[in-house]
Amino acid sequence: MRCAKSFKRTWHNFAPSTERILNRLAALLIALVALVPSMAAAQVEPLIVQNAWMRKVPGADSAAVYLVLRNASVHPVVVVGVRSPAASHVMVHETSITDGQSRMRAYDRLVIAPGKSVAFEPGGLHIMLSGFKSSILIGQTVPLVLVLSNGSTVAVAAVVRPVDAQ
Ligand SMILES: [Cu+2]
Repeated sequence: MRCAKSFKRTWHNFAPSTERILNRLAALLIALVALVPSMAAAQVEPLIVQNAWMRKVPGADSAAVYLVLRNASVHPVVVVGVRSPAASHVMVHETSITDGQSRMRAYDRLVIAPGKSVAFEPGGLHIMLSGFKSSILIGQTVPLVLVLSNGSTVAVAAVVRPVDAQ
């Protein structure tokens, strides 16, 4: 009897503050839910892909993709790989002219400084695709995935343009 009485009193004493705690938890939850979309956006899109296109050379089993990568974050973004379901080999290359000869250098890592853009354009950086798994048509889009050093990926859709496109 004494136990039941003391329990009742204890519960009665706690009841108002339990309600206050629940109110605070609810407010905290609402604040967290409001934060989640901005946190998700900051993590998913540190790198913005602009103007991605692929130059189709008739009869060739390789092609170059050009685009602009903009690092919208406050940290360096490092591209450590590129893959595509459309081609068996995908690499980041840079064309340079040495002693009148055009050479291509492969990049294992491409660092994009915070707030900076890197342009992949004819005569310079490009993503080289080779070993196409099916024929590529002008006007279609070729999907690629950039792999970043933090393990996240960025999707790219490159529009196929004719060989004389600039
Ligand atoms: Cu190349």
